[in-house]
Amino acid sequence: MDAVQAANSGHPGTPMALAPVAYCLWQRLLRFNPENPIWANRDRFVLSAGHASMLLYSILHLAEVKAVNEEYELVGTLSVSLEDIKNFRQLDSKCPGHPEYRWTSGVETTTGPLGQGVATSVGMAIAEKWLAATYNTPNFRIFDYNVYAVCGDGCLMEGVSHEAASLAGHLKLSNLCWIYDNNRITIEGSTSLAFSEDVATRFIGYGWNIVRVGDANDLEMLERAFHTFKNTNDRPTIIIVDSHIGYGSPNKQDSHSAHGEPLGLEEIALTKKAYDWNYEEKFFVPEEVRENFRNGIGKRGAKLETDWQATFEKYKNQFPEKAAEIEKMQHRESPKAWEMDLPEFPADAKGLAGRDASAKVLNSIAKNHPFLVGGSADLAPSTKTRLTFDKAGDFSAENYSGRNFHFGIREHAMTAVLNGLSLSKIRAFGSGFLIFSDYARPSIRLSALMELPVIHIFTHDSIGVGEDGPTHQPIEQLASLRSIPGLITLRPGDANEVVEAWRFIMQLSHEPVALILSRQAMPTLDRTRFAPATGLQKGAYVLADADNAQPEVILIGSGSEVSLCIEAFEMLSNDGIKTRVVSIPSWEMFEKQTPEYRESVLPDAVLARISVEQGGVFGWSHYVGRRGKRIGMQTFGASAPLKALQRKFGFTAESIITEARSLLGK
Ligand SMILES: Cc1ncc(C[n+]2csc(CCOP(=O)(O)OP(=O)(O)O)c2C)c(N)n1
Repeated sequence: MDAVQAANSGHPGTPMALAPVAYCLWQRLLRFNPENPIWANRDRFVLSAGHASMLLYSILHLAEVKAVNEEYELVGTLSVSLEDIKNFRQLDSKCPGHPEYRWTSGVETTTGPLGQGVATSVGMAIAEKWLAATYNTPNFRIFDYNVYAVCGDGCLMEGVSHEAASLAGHLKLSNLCWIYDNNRITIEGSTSLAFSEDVATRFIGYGWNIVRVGDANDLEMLERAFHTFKNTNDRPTIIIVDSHIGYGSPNKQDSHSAHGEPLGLEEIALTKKAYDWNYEEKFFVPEEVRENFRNGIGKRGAKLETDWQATFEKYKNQFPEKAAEIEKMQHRESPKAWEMDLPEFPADAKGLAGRDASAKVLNSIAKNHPFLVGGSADLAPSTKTRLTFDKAGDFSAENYSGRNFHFGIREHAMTAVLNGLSLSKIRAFGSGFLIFSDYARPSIRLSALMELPVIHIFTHDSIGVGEDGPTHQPIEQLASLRSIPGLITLRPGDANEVVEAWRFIMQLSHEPVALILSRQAMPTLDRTRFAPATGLQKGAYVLADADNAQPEVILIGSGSEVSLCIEAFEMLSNDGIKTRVVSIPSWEMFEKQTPEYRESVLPDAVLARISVEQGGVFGWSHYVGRRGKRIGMQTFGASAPLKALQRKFGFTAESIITEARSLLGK
């Protein structure tokens, strides 16, 4: 109450209502050592109702959770100090408006966009099942943790919670417990305005276990509910907790004004009185409270981890390789062997589709990288992301060690699950059609915000999709992915650039990538004639150039349009026009290069520049300048064979040449 009041913004009502729930779970059940909030076998606590962040900050403070730095080292200080709480929502406070992963230790995932937390918790639960099935042995339970997620009406209304709950039920994730804060209030007022489904029936339909707690203040009933969850071994559990938003506030309890605004000084005084809280001082934590937490989660958590560490030492002796993998994984490192079998593709005019080249590369890596896993939203036969080597297996309720995941037609939940896997330190990829990245965008954005090395694979990358028509032809998707800060968008132009793309991706530990692949074949370029594909590592490189001369015109292409630029290059060069081709698989990576390198690729002096990309033209002016030309899409596409579409929309060597000549006045 005091923090929200001091910030003059925030959400007091739900933290007040759910304090007993958090207290009961943390003090009596949670397998968590405040001294080491990154212990691999800790229970996860996700606050999906991220606006109620003060609930999480309070519990992190009271449990005296310690801070961890970027090198995964414990630094000894509190993760959330009282000063941070006093500075709730202020610059540099560890208590930002909504909980942020990698900013505040103990925050397991960034939440705030409703529904994301619960969907991500499904990924965390899948991760635990996979880790347990992969690394536990008959005598060693190295992984056996649970995942708890607190959600409100908002999370349950959002579509992604439906997708995720359906998947969790199907996969029988018995390690997953959602705690639904049934307070019947959202921002506009009563939930009766817009939400009347029977939540219990809905979750019965998904195959979940339903537990009810009629009073959020009844610690014994809450504890029994948590034990019911722990004793349920064949499905996930939702605990429906009836609560009162703004509990204890004489004038604001049960009203939407307690949801998202400070109570006001007078009301805070009245509420403290109602709680029998007789301390005058604001932000006051009595010493008994600290002692209570030290004797609860503090002692229990420390013992749990100490015992686990002893077990892990024995495991290490008996299974040194597995233990080493677990340790590498915890530091987001890849096993050394991953690049052992990377293929190289011979020049071939007919070429290979990006997705087919990627299938070969991905499989060559994954068979040497035991914790690289992933799947597709029902499109693996099209995206070609299936791991086909011996023993890769399929992840299912009957086989939690499988490495091929079937997310069903649920792009949004898939992507949130990928975030959950990555938060659990598993290297994860997911795949779908580029057009449907729109269905996954909120979770892609969070992977970037959280700096998670998730691999988002998108095939069918342009009007190259052809006959499926404009509903399936991405136009603005490339530009929109490129506009997400921290996300690296990579659109390789031939099979060897695909190899280089994967080489680049596998070295990342904190950046997500959108790997954009073609459905149609791209010629495999002759690298004895053109520059090596390793140029991709710099984001853009000179692929073909005029002999010993400053070019008159520069053709800049990505993906399947690189080979079109090469075709135009051959014709223009034959006509004596000094031409350069720049392949630019990644704008973001190119922008990170030195000004000198960028100038060497795109010299300021050459104004005649043409970009060629089978996508929207938005953003290309940055590279072609005011005098340049952009060959791209200005409208939606159309349903027709690819060749007809390329003629209609100007993706031919001839139209590139016409534009080049017009720019040069030749
Ligand atoms: C995707 C998304 N849409 C809208 C919002 C804005 N928002 C924040 S809280 C909230 C109401 C949530 O109600 P409920 O989950 O019942 O939380 P409570 O009122 O119990 O705190 C809304 C609409 C948001 N954070 N995320």
